[in-house]
Amino acid sequence: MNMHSTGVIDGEPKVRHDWTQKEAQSLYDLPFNDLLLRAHLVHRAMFDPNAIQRSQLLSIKTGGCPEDCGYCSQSAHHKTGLKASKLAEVERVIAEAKKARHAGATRYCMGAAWRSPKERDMDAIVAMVEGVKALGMETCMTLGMLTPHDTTRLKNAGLDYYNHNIDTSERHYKKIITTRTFADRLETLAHVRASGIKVCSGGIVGMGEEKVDRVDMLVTLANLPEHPQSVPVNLLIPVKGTPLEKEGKIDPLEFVRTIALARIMMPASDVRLSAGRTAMSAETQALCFFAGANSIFAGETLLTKDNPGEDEDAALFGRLGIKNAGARLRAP
Ligand code: SAM
Ligand code: DTB
Ligand code: SF4
Repeated sequence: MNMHSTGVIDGEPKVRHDWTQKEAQSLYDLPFNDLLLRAHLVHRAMFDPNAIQRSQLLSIKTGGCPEDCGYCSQSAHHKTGLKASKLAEVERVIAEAKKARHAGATRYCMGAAWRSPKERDMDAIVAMVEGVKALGMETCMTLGMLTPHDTTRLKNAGLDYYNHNIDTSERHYKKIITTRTFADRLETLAHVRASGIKVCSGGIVGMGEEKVDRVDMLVTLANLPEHPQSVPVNLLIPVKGTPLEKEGKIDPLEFVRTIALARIMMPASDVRLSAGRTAMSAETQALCFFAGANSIFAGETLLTKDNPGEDEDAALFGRLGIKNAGARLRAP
């Protein structure tokens, strides 16, 4: 992509997989207005800047997770007071998905607090994917680590996306999670990619990381063999009883810079302004949309934590002149 002095983009932004840490860092460190203009021009060249896609989450198996992710309300290692539940009934999941479709969500994301799915659960998981897909919605699952056998089953069931976040930089990862490695995460992503399921992978901002960690996380994602088709950027929701309960206080403009860099480095991907919107001002969210976020989670609950409800989002969209996006404008 060339940018003329008029700010007009000459041709489509290039999808690159050879980003260096240095050039990514120098983009991140640009004067705020320069960074935002660049990101917005990329955004405009690839998407309708006034349309936001909405995904809805459902926790299909809550709590009691054997992993020790320092941010998570669902880890059995932390005392968060969350009640653990069994895997949800297939019929209930489909009924909830129907409600979400009615409220305008186009993608249904089902999450389980597992290190990895057990063979005995796979029939129900497959039935959930098939049932939600039959409603005409895109399907997404996040179930922890997968083997090639699991990804083949999910692909055959019609799963569109698999969410598996790298969460932060490789350097910072060890300080947040000890029960699995950054390399484990990349391995599951490789299995998902190989199966033809679209990848949803991003991370969390505000976990006590440094700027360089936010940049490195995006360099890792952008230099994967294919860009994740969906990149969720979460603001840490500090959860009482977790090691990160005192974190999450980050300059909102640093969060906006992270969104902008994701947009520039992965121009064709959906960039989702994900967890943490209840703690964000309307102005910060508006800047995120200008910087290239083209998707949000809708509804009053994420997996276990609060999210602005439909009314609040409708009011925000009204103030910004934003409409709900249906299908994507372009495939990455
Ligand atoms: N167990 C699966 C896994 O970890 O892959 C799926 C569920 S997990 C809750 C999905 C993602 O939610 C995590 O990778 C993390 O990025 C995000 N997340 C979890 N707790 C969060 C919090 N308190 N604040 C922000 N994001 C969070
Ligand atoms: C993602 O990146 N964010 C979503 C989804 N993928 C699964 C989850 C956010 C969870 C926020 C904390 C909670 O609700 O427990
Ligand atoms: Fe378990 Fe996922 Fe929470 Fe980690 S983020 S503790 S793997 S539910």
